[in-house]
Amino acid sequence: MLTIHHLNNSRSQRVLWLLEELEVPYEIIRYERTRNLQAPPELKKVHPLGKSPVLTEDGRTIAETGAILEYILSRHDPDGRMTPPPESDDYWAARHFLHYAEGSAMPPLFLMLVLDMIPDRAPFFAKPILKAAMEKVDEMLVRPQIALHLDHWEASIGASGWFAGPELSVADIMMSFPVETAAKRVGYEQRPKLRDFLQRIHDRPAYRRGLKRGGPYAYA
Ligand SMILES: N[C@@H](CCC(=O)N[C@@H](CS)C(=O)NCC(=O)O)C(=O)O
Repeated sequence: MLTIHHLNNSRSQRVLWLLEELEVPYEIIRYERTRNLQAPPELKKVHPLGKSPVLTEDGRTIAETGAILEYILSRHDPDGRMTPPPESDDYWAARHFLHYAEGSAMPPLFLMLVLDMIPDRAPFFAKPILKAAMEKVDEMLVRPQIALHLDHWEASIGASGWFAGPELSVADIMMSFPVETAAKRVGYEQRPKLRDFLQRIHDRPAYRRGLKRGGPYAYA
């Protein structure tokens, strides 16, 4: 049986969504975040990094969302329903987003979260100085980078409303996590295609089924 090692309120939600779209049977082993939001130590018994998602099937263990999605497509999507036609422009756009979502889109969003947390965790006398310093770094370095990425996303969503081609593909599933994260931390006032994208993915029955099985999710 295909098993997803699922951390509550996490990126792992994307994997459940893909499995629901493809109607592949799977089981979930749940892990709850600790008080400091880390994964619990049991997850290190499944994979040495101890991060979620992890997929196990037939004695094989795969970590890293992009690799997991590729594995699912290769083993469980024989008709290629979630991938644009091989070698088409849409196919290469989908591959771009499959790598880009975690490789380039998430790091500045994560940095923004860390900068936010630093003053809160500092001794009280250092808080005002750290807050001012972090705000400066955020303004000079992080926000312009995030704006650059958000512009790329808004421009990449085609007339179809999807990231790679006329229909929902693995690119949309992979991009959903950065798009959800930026919606919370930055917002899409000036970005109607991204607002619409979020609404449409939240309305999909398979997305909702994944959410029901995965448990509460801060983003939907
Ligand atoms: N790039 C990895 C990131 C994995 C990752 O950091 N997962 C988070 C969940 S959103 C996690 O396990 N955090 C808990 C921890 O780092 O202890 C992927 O996409 O699988």
